[in-house]
Amino acid sequence: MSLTKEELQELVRNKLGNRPLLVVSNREPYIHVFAGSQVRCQVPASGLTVALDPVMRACGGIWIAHGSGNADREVVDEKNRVAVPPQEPSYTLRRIWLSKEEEEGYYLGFSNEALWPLCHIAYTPPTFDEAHWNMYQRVNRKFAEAVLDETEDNEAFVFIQDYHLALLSRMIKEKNPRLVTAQFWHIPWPNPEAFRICPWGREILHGLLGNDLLGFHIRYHCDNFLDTVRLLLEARVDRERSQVTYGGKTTLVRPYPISVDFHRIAQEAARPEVEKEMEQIQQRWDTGDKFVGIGIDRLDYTKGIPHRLKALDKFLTKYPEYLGRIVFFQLGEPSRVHIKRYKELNAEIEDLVEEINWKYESDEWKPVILLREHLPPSTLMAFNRLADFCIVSSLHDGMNLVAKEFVSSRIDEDGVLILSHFTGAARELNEAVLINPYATDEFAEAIKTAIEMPPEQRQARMRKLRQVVAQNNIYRWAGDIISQLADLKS
Ligand code: GDG
Repeated sequence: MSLTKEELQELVRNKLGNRPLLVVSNREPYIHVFAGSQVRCQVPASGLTVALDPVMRACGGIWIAHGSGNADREVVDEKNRVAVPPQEPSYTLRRIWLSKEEEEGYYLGFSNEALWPLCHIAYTPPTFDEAHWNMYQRVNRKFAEAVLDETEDNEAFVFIQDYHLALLSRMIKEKNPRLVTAQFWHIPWPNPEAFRICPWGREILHGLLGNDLLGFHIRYHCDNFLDTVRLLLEARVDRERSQVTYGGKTTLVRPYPISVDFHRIAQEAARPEVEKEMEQIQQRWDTGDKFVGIGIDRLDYTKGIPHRLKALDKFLTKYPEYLGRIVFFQLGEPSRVHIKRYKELNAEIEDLVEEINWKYESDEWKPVILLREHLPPSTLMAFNRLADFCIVSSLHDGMNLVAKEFVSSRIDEDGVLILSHFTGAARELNEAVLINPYATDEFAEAIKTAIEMPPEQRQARMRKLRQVVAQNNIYRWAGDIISQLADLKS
């Protein structure tokens, strides 16, 4: 059953009463940065914050996160708090400051060089470094202190986000047992054989089982988690009830497929500014009479960007009748650029784009346009609306919100989504053209299928996709988790 923003607000009021809700994540939903002498507020490219901001706008409360913008300190009060969003403040952001050393060890090091590749099967091996692990524990403690400072010894619901904070729930509950905690793991959970290589795997499981509720996007990740606990800990794992009892405490493990604010995206996509941007894009890149394909990603090696470029290359070789008739835009924000693997990825993407363009371009046409920068949401929307097809080719992805944003933007009920089987989203969006990003020939055929799909079929499929996303929207995701959390305490 779908849920509106107003219904979620009501549900939160009924279920939580006057017990406060705290969200804790590494990434903040709003970043303040200097633009000359002015302070500008930016929305980061992160699925997690994009998904949770509408929830907090609806519920109010406190969001604790790392203050990462160079002007973040300029706008906070003496408790490091600022009201957000800036145009219509509806909740409080409390910022935590990290030293460079802490950021390196906890964020770049343990979170993104160990846990991220450990949990994604994308054939990038994790690096485990004891100094990073020590820093990870220290920063988790720092977040714990901020939560305890906000909640004192009162009852509260704490909703913890993601793999940066695996130790948090146990740390805060040891000090304040009246806290009820849920944690959502936004990335896949691998099978036990893959997970057991982590030297501190048991400590991570011990930390996560401090939660009352643990959520993953899909049932498959829940099952992998239960199997991992069974392999590594002395715990009672109940597959039927999907719960673990460990050290006398029970943790429920449940799937909650995350989503987007379907109606807000659909409304914004219809704004005249977006339509104006669509025209500007068409003029600037001369796409009027051409097929337009798009890929929008945080530039990450799990997103299969080189794989899609290779498929596009294959498509152009196999079907030369499309030379001069198709433009593919690869858009996206560089991410984690201080990590070597990400530098390599950026170089690889650049080389591939250069190679493809060199091979096929003419004086007045280039097949691939790479825009590697942070683009405003209205521009992304304009591209979403213009595209004949959108490619999401992740090698492994918890959910993938880009796919759901594309579908939500298509108020014209047109456009084809080409989607990797290895995303959580593929479980729901089965009217997409599903692909294996490693199978280059099949992938190239899928591009042809998308381009040549008859309009009635495109419309029928997009209609069904839109029904799915409208139904399973972000408010339903939040409502399901908060209801479950509150029921544990009632
Ligand atoms: C993790 C999981 C899960 C991209 N470039 C720009 C920009 N974006 C936005 C997209 C989208 C978001 O970034 C990326 O979301 P994803 O879901 O694709 O991926 P992750 O960041 O890896 O998120 C993922 C998600 O958590 C939620 O649970 O779905 O599986 O890996 O919203 O539109 N946004 C702006 N400028 C850009 O240039 N403004």
